[in-house]
Amino acid sequence: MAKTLFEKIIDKEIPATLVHEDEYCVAFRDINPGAPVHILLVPRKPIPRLCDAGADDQAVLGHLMLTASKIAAAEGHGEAYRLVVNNGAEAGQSVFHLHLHILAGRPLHWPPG
Ligand code: DGP
Repeated sequence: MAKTLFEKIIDKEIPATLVHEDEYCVAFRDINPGAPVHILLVPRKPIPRLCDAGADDQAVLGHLMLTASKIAAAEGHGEAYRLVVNNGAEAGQSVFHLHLHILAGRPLHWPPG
Protein backbone atom coordinates (compact mmCIF):
# COMPACT_ATOMS: atom_id res chain seq x y z
CA MET A 1 0.00 0.00 0.00
CA ALA A 2 1.28 3.47 -0.85
CA LYS A 3 1.94 5.68 2.14
CA THR A 4 -0.63 8.32 2.93
CA LEU A 5 0.41 11.95 3.13
CA PHE A 6 0.23 11.75 6.92
CA GLU A 7 2.41 8.62 7.05
CA LYS A 8 4.99 10.59 5.06
CA ILE A 9 4.77 13.40 7.62
CA ILE A 10 5.06 10.88 10.47
CA ASP A 11 8.13 9.37 8.77
CA LYS A 12 9.54 12.91 8.20
CA GLU A 13 9.59 12.46 4.44
CA ILE A 14 7.41 15.58 4.11
CA PRO A 15 8.07 18.60 6.33
CA ALA A 16 5.49 19.76 8.85
CA THR A 17 5.50 21.84 12.02
CA LEU A 18 5.33 19.15 14.68
CA VAL A 19 3.91 20.07 18.09
CA HIS A 20 3.81 16.63 19.70
CA GLU A 21 5.18 13.13 19.16
CA ASP A 22 4.91 9.99 21.24
CA GLU A 23 4.81 6.24 20.82
CA TYR A 24 1.24 6.24 19.48
CA CYS A 25 0.65 9.54 17.73
CA VAL A 26 2.04 12.65 16.07
CA ALA A 27 0.58 16.17 15.97
CA PHE A 28 1.43 18.96 13.54
CA ARG A 29 -0.03 22.26 12.38
CA ASP A 30 -2.58 22.17 9.57
CA ILE A 31 -1.22 23.65 6.34
CA ASN A 32 -4.50 25.50 5.77
CA PRO A 33 -5.60 26.61 9.25
CA GLY A 34 -9.26 27.26 9.94
CA ALA A 35 -8.54 28.88 13.31
CA PRO A 36 -5.57 30.53 15.04
CA VAL A 37 -4.79 27.10 16.47
CA HIS A 38 -5.43 24.27 14.01
CA ILE A 39 -3.50 21.11 14.74
CA LEU A 40 -3.89 17.66 13.24
CA LEU A 41 -3.40 14.73 15.61
CA VAL A 42 -2.82 11.42 13.88
CA PRO A 43 -2.18 7.90 15.14
CA ARG A 44 1.04 6.31 13.93
CA LYS A 45 -1.09 3.34 12.89
CA PRO A 46 -2.58 4.12 9.46
CA ILE A 47 -6.29 3.66 10.22
CA PRO A 48 -7.99 5.17 7.14
CA ARG A 49 -11.21 6.39 8.78
CA LEU A 50 -12.69 6.36 12.27
CA CYS A 51 -15.23 3.80 11.08
CA ASP A 52 -12.34 1.48 10.15
CA ALA A 53 -11.09 1.38 13.75
CA GLY A 54 -11.74 -1.81 15.64
CA ALA A 55 -11.71 -3.08 19.21
CA ASP A 56 -7.90 -3.39 19.00
CA ASP A 57 -7.73 0.36 18.47
CA GLN A 58 -9.61 1.31 21.65
CA ALA A 59 -6.48 2.23 23.59
CA VAL A 60 -5.03 4.38 20.82
CA LEU A 61 -8.36 6.17 20.29
CA GLY A 62 -8.52 6.99 23.99
CA HIS A 63 -4.91 8.14 23.89
CA LEU A 64 -5.74 10.50 21.01
CA MET A 65 -8.53 12.15 23.02
CA LEU A 66 -6.39 12.63 26.11
CA THR A 67 -3.46 13.86 24.04
CA ALA A 68 -5.70 16.33 22.20
CA SER A 69 -6.67 17.85 25.56
CA LYS A 70 -3.03 18.17 26.57
CA ILE A 71 -2.10 19.79 23.26
CA ALA A 72 -4.97 22.30 23.54
CA ALA A 73 -3.78 23.18 27.04
CA ALA A 74 -0.18 23.50 25.88
CA GLU A 75 -1.39 25.91 23.18
CA GLY A 76 -3.06 28.03 25.89
CA HIS A 77 -6.63 26.95 25.09
CA GLY A 78 -7.25 24.11 27.52
CA GLU A 79 -10.73 25.42 28.41
CA ALA A 80 -12.09 26.13 24.91
CA TYR A 81 -11.25 24.02 21.92
CA ARG A 82 -13.03 21.82 19.40
CA LEU A 83 -12.12 18.35 18.15
CA VAL A 84 -13.36 17.34 14.72
CA VAL A 85 -13.11 14.01 12.94
CA ASN A 86 -14.31 14.01 9.34
CA ASN A 87 -15.27 10.43 8.51
CA GLY A 88 -15.57 9.78 4.78
CA ALA A 89 -15.40 12.00 1.73
CA GLU A 90 -19.00 13.15 2.05
CA ALA A 91 -18.23 14.37 5.56
CA GLY A 92 -15.26 16.36 4.30
CA GLN A 93 -12.44 13.86 4.79
CA SER A 94 -9.70 14.42 2.22
CA VAL A 95 -6.77 12.52 3.75
CA PHE A 96 -7.57 8.89 4.46
CA HIS A 97 -5.46 8.50 7.56
CA LEU A 98 -7.54 9.05 10.70
CA HIS A 99 -6.91 12.48 12.22
CA LEU A 100 -8.39 14.72 14.86
CA HIS A 101 -8.58 18.41 14.02
CA ILE A 102 -7.86 20.47 17.16
CA LEU A 103 -9.30 23.96 16.66
CA ALA A 104 -9.02 26.87 19.07
CA GLY A 105 -8.27 30.55 19.42
CA ARG A 106 -11.50 32.05 18.06
CA PRO A 107 -15.22 31.71 18.83
CA LEU A 108 -16.37 28.35 17.46
CA HIS A 109 -20.00 28.45 16.43
CA TRP A 110 -22.52 25.64 16.27
CA PRO A 111 -23.57 23.89 14.13
CA PRO A 112 -20.36 23.71 12.09
CA GLY A 113 -20.62 24.05 8.32
P1 DGP B 1 -9.67 16.37 6.26
O1 DGP B 1 -10.29 17.24 5.21
O2 DGP B 1 -10.49 16.18 7.51
O3 DGP B 1 -9.20 15.06 5.66
O4 DGP B 1 -8.37 17.16 6.75
C1 DGP B 1 -7.16 17.13 6.08
C2 DGP B 1 -6.37 18.31 6.55
O5 DGP B 1 -5.03 18.12 6.15
C3 DGP B 1 -6.80 19.65 5.93
O6 DGP B 1 -7.29 20.52 6.96
C4 DGP B 1 -5.54 20.23 5.32
C5 DGP B 1 -4.45 19.37 5.90
N1 DGP B 1 -3.33 19.13 5.01
C6 DGP B 1 -3.41 18.69 3.74
N2 DGP B 1 -2.17 18.56 3.22
C7 DGP B 1 -1.31 18.91 4.22
C8 DGP B 1 0.11 18.97 4.30
O7 DGP B 1 0.87 18.65 3.37
N3 DGP B 1 0.64 19.40 5.47
C9 DGP B 1 -0.14 19.75 6.54
N4 DGP B 1 0.50 20.16 7.64
N5 DGP B 1 -1.48 19.69 6.51
C10 DGP B 1 -2.05 19.28 5.35
